[in-house]
Amino acid sequence: MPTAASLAHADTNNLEPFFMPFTANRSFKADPRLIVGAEGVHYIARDGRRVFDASAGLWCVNAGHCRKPIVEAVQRQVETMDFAPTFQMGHPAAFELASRIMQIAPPGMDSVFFANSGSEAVDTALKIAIAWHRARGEGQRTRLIGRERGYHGVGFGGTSVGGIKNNRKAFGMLLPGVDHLPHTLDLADNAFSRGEPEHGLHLADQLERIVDLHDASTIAAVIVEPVAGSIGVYPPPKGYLKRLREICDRHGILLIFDEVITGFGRVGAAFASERFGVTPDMMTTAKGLTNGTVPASAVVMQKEIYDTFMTGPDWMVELTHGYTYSAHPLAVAAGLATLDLYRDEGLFERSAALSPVFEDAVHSLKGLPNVIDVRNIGMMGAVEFAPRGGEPGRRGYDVFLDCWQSGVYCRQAGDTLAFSPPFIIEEGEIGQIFEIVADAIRRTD
Ligand code: PXG
Repeated sequence: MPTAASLAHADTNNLEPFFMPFTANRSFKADPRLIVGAEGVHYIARDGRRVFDASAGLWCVNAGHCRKPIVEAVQRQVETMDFAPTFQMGHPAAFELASRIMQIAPPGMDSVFFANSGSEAVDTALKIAIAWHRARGEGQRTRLIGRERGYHGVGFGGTSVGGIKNNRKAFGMLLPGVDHLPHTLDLADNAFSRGEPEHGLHLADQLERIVDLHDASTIAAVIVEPVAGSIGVYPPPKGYLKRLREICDRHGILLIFDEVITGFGRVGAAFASERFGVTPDMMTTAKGLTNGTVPASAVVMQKEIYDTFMTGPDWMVELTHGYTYSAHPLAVAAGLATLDLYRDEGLFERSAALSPVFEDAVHSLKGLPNVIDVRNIGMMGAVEFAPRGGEPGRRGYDVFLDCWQSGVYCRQAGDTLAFSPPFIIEEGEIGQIFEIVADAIRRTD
């Protein structure tokens, strides 16, 4: 079996052929940051350094890296049955995983559709929303409402309801019939808030304006991240999600929570919907579902949505949608082992217990040079810097590079750095991470 040391010598003389995703390819290839191993809360860099993984990979490795029960479950599965179709066929573990997800989802969310990525889960949920209204005789409800600065993956549906302008501008017209709520970042009133900010409930009322403009009868669904993640951790203003729920209910609009990041313990509960006490009609999940070990995602929905499709001749396919790899056996094995680990080690509770420690640590960055905001909720945190004149994003990038050199891997979004460590992290390690980050900020002009 290859070791981290042997992989360090893998031939990487030619980095050109890999067109890297969401990467500054030329800068990376000029000075690559190669990782060759992972263990617990650390990555092992190609030069042998142990680097804190302060972002759980890409917000997915909630239980820490290379956890034995998950690794062994995947190994067992690949030897037993490598692939099995789930179109007109099924394998038992897929049904078991759906039940297990249902058990930790909010009451009533009793139906699960599997896909392979957050992007696919989002496009699945949007398609189900439109098809559901149609199945109920409201085929004119096709409009989708997202939010500015929202991130819902990179499919055409997700890009369309997404609201990060740099992710949209290169790709033409996108889907028609999409509108966006305003984003909820308000530095003037809410800078350095701990947890949910006080101001901004009125931003949910903007949904009434959008509904009025288009007429409720044309709108299928509203999709938001309960906590905006990719843009740099925007916790919802107090009461905001509840208000969205009320407005959707009033107008017969489906509410979709994109819990790709917030699901599976990230905000100190199984799902953000539980933490904030607001139940959506559908939620999209991925990442933590398998601890990032094997790609997998799931749309979890109210049983009533599933039931609506169960009409017509019973030998006919009810929903013409799905992926070759929906409920792939390796993903399902990883998912079951991951959910066992979360339960057996009490990792959602641990996330909740660590959150105040993490909050204090992130907020210790307040007062450092160029820091204009610090935000956090659960085990998600971010620090935002004033942009350097004429070069937005550059200061964030420079601090990110310094952190990596100094022993912390984290995520950069423009002039914001985001932190989301695995829940197995120790309190002392959280302190170490933010000392390293603070030094990097001090060194960066
Ligand atoms: N929805 C949300 C809320 C996400 O955060 C997706 C959908 C898409 O998932 P896939 O699996 O298709 O990538 C995401 C993904 C980052 C970062 O550091 C965030 C994501 C992916 C990669 C990096 O901000 N979020």
